[in-house]
Amino acid sequence: MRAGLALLATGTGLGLAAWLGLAGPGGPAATAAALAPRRVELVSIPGGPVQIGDNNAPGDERPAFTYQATPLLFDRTPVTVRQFSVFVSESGYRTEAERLGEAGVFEHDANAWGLTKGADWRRPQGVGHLAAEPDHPVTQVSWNDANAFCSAYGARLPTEFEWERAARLGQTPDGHVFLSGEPPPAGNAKVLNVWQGVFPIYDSGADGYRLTSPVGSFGAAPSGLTDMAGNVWEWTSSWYRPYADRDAPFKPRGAAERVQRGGSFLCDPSFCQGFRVTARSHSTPDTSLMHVGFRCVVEPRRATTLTGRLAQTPPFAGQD
Ligand SMILES: [Ca+2]
Repeated sequence: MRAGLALLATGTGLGLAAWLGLAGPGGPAATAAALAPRRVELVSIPGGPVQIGDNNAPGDERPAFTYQATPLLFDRTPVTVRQFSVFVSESGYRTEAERLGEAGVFEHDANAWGLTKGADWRRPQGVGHLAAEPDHPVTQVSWNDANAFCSAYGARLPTEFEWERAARLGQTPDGHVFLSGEPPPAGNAKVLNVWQGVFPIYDSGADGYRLTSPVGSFGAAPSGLTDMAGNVWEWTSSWYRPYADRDAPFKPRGAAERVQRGGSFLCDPSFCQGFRVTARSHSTPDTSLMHVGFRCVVEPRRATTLTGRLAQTPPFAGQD
């Protein structure tokens, strides 16, 4: 897939800048003022030391190290199509895929990735395919789109270390964390939305879904978060670079990529096994794909009614 992602590392990079330009001198502040408070629940993820990476995993997940996490509020679920639709209607925002007129789609018939004209967040597979369901994660949003969304609500994207800290509290309702070398979930296990069959030939859909699933379909992890394994990859704010260089100065250049975490409905152990807690994927910030979404985070002291409301009554009830 990474080769495929590299081929899809195209785009104009105009989405965010154009939006800010359209917003006029008031810019983001004017847009934020027009937004109604986001109707989402925020889950408190505690601070503390946590291991990041896995010395038994593929090279870019090594070496493991200890990260000191600070308390953070996470969106309970990935941002949904409904939430993104509200944002678009209130702000007039247009995504990079909409402006470019095409986005990355995995064609099951051809078993390959390609750029499909007309694919965007409303129709992730393009014209002639099903419209995105309101309670599914929004996809076909670039990193720039995701960053613009979170920023407009006074939030931000998590770093990949913050994301992994939260995922290590459990990725499924039974608190399970997927690690390197672990056998995949049984073929009919309904605990996460991944590929079940021989990739890319056949997906039985035994977990109930061959594409995205409604957020929270498999319940919440002990942390209170849902969809921390499978369904869609999630953008993080982190640049993709070796862990050994994580504290070294970094100046992103044209081909620099942002990290995604969590795996997707396309993940199969023979392919990416991206649902593992330490797995990393990456794309350029202007790339839009049908299996990549995002969620926002905010420091507790920065949270406002615009950002969301603090979760009061776990476990997750299945509504956003
Ligand atoms: Ca599936």
